[in-house]
Amino acid sequence: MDEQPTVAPVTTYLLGDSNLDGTVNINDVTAIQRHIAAIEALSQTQLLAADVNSDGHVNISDATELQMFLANYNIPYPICEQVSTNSTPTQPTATEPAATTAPTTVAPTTAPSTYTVVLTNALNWSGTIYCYYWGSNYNPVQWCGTPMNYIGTNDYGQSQYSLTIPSRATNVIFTNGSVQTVDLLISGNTNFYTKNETENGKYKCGTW
Ligand SMILES: [Ca+2]
Ligand SMILES: [Ca+2]
Repeated sequence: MDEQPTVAPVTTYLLGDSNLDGTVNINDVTAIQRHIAAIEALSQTQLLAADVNSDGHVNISDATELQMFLANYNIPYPICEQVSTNSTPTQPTATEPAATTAPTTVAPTTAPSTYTVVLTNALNWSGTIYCYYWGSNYNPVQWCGTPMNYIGTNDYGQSQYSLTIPSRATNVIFTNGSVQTVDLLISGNTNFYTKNETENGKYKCGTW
């Protein structure tokens, strides 16, 4: 007969319920953001619930997926579904900034090879939105860049685009071929929005 392990502590949570209060809502996005900003670290179970895309890390991608889910986009992850797991060491050991140490020590042992950049097209630029990117260690792609993937609109009806780029790219410019942003620095997954503010005819961006 099957012998189950006699001691198998079972953890149950809803995927996305990063504050473990039994519902998935904007507070869970906030909990992830506070975790990323090292304001308030998530517990081990919270980290599992917060790892929306199940890649073993809790980062801005999970917050983005969760925000998109809350905005009724189709997300390829079973957010809100109950997950039961026994706490075996096979579970992802997500990155957690220790509460007492500054986030400067969050150097992952292996740097991620790609970043995801998201642009909220807040100025309603028409046509295809491109992301042009380069780094001191990465030759620029051909102007005007790589077409970004349309991912839907936000609560304000603004279109949003995403693109995965090599992490060796440290600078990006967004453009539709006729107008463009200023040079933007990135050091990880970053969400941008265009601002109605220019410098030498190029639009500035904020991040969210
Ligand atoms: Ca919650
Ligand atoms: Ca994740």
